[in-house]
Amino acid sequence: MSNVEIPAGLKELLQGYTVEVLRRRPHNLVEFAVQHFTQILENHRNEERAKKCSSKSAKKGVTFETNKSTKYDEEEEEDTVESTTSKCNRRVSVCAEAYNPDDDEDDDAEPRVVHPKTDEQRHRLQDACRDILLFKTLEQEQFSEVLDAMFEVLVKPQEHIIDQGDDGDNFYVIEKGVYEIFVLKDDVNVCVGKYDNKGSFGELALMYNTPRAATIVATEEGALWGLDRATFHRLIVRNNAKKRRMYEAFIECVPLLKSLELSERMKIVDVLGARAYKDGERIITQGEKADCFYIVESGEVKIMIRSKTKVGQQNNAEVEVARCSRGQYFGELALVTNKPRAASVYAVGETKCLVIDIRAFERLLGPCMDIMKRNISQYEDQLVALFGSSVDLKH
Ligand code: 1OR
Ligand code: 1OR
Repeated sequence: MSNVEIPAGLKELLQGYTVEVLRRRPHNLVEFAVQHFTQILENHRNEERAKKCSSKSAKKGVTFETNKSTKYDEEEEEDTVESTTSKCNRRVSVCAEAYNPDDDEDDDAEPRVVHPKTDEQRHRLQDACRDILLFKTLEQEQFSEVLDAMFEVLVKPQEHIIDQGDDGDNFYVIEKGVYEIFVLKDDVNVCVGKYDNKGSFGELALMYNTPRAATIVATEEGALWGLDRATFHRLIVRNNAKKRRMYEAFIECVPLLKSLELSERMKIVDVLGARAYKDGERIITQGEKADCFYIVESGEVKIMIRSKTKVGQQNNAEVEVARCSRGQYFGELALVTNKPRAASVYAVGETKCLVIDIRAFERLLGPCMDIMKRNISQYEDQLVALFGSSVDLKH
């Protein structure tokens, strides 16, 4: 061993890892090592990219907000130009504000935004945020910071919360009210959907540093909770970098998503939430209104159908018609047909699912629609075989 040369940097790498282990005391040393060294690798790549980015900016004569990036942002960087449409003091989009996964120094340097709230306000806020998918993968501490930073916004009928083309200032969670979504098509504002007393909007411009992609108008009096851009960036965008690392490999293996580009798959990861279910827990209830799409991350689910009963008869028992395991999806049928859920879905054992909300489903899964429709026509064949004509998937 006396002649073995120790590669430059090895000692520092191992020391760095040891210090982090002692500081953070992870349960799983191997998993922590993977994360730690992946992070170092990513930081190196980011530095390289940052150099490229700043030399590009010098060439184009634009000012870059930040020069930190990951590989997924390259596309947007290329496309982003200085905006000429910014209003008043709103910020101007110049370059894709990139992910800055674990830059602790930056994090500490930024002041925490706190909007004091009464207990009653905090309760309402917590209720409104309970099902917000973007918050579902946050650590408890980050989630509390988000809640601290949110501020109440009361809205009047016909008020424009967001105008397409503007720069993004806040992200909004709906407490109450109906909000219509308009998108410009051939110079005409077309209503493409609405939020009905729940959900959230305004994440895209903040995540990708793009102009607002739609106009959001309140149709009645309502209440929203806003989250400022800087806090959104520091907590949600930062968490997305972690999500991308966590789910990249898994999402690559989901057969349904194979036809998408990598950047499209990563956009799905950015907006998905993760939910864990106990054995036997009901995930979807037949007949209910649908607002989510699911991919099984681990464990298994069973699909149960209760056939229609004739008037005066007892409820028919549920019959198991299918199972889905890791990588398979469910909950698409009601979103595609715009009908109530055609079946109930239960966890078999401890199960984790990735959840995508209906708007993101419509926005991002269009290219997978043919595959889903083909599979839906197979459900219909099975349905007739199992129940004759007593169940109608399309209601
Ligand atoms: P934002 O920051 O771009 C407008 O500001 C928000 O409207 C946007 O984030 C989303 O949160 C929300 N396409 C783009 N944005 C949408 C859409 C949408 N729906 C809601 N938002 N489409 C409609 C999908 C049903 C696609 C239209 C072609
Ligand atoms: P959803 O949104 O209607 C229930 O919510 C989900 O169960 C449904 O979407 C599908 O994703 C999933 N018939 C109806 N729904 C099914 C079926 C199914 N299988 C899975 N789902 N059949 C089984 C076909 C193998 C036909 C029933 C006989």
